[in-house]
Amino acid sequence: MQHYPDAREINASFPPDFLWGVATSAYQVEGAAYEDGRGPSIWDAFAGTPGKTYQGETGDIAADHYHRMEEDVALMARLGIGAYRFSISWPRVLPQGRGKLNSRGLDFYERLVDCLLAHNITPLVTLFHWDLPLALQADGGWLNRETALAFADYAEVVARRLGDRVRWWATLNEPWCSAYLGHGSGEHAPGLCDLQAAIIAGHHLLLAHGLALPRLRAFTRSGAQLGIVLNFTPVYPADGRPETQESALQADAFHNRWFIEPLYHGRYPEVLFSALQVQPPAMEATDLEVIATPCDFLGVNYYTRLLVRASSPTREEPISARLAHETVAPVPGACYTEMGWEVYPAGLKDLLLRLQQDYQPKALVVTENGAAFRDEWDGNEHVHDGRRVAYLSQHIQAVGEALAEGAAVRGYFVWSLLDNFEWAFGYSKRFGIVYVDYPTQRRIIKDSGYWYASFIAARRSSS
Ligand code: IFM
Repeated sequence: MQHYPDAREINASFPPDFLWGVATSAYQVEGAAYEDGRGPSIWDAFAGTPGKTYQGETGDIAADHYHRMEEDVALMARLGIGAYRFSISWPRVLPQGRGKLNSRGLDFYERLVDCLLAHNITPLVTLFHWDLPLALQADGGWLNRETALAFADYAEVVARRLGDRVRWWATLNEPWCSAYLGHGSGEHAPGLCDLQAAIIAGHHLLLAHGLALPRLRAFTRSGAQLGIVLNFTPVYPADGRPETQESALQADAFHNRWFIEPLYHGRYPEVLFSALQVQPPAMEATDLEVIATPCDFLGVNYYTRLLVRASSPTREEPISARLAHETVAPVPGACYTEMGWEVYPAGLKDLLLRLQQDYQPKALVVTENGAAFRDEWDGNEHVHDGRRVAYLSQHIQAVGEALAEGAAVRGYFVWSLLDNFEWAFGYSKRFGIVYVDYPTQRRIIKDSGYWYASFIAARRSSS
């Protein structure tokens, strides 16, 4: 391995029970799309539609984690990983989304949980990471309020089987993406391009979360930690003009406050609907109360920030035009990942402190952070991904600083354990700390994987 900043160069202290983890999601890694009774999901349908993903790639095989689960858990154990965040495929458990249970689907997750626990790795289960059962989409998917009720039933089914062993539960991953990318911009399944639909879907996703919480509480062990995972892209104004300040506020409502405000304050941000030029979602009298049911932790996914300045308003997409801003890019002197995202570690510290101050969550967990770079495998045992090592160490430093300044952060999860199916980008973007050679499915630990292992080991020996 080349020389990289070692663990001791990170100048921050973390509590001994801090969770040092890695994350994946079902559709992105599992493969085995047609095995053991799994039903189809909206992502099978979307990725199978020509033109929707890079080179028409799908999650049919992905990183074959379904068949290599034991090997992958052993790999995590070898790296000293303390926690694994994975998602459960709803259509693997309930092929029609509701009704008849496919117990072979649940058996897989039970084996995974047991295997993790046997290796002293804490499981963090996410119940929904975008792979909605296709049968529910036929009835309107997230545009249909009934889907929220079906989700709560599904959550109970899983909790009844795994609730005695799993302590950490997240209901949804990044509902902003399901709502906006899935229904507003059409980049994700189910591929709708209607902002009003995105608002309706977003409301039903939030409702699904709120309805699931008591069902999870009833069937999980005492002390279970229940939460939700949101993605944030902190918005910074690029200049001092009042119109830039105003457009930054609007962009912030759209990117960052759409979901957290109802969850923690029981209301939608005032400017959201006017800025987007849409109607508020139809709702029943108690919806906002249900949505704001207190939970135990807030999962925070952070990759980058947005630097914006005012531009002329227009009703045309893209969304930045509707919100009357333009993004400043490239930022002079900044580094960018393969996704075209600016590397901005200070944004993570600012975000954690802001969330602590504005919403006072009982706990914060950084449930995703990581970077795609163009990794080169030398055909032997090495992938030298120095830029990913730098990215991770700088962001972990930022988490440490936020913690020292009062943010109640309890864990940090690298996205991702493995290279995997990056949604519309197919396999063209690699986020893993472990390289996957897709033709052979061979795993090669990247330098960032070794670095993270040494960082975790150094924490352990100093605590
Ligand atoms: O791969 C995704 C993940 O599924 C959700 N959060 C962002 C990641 C990188 O784009």
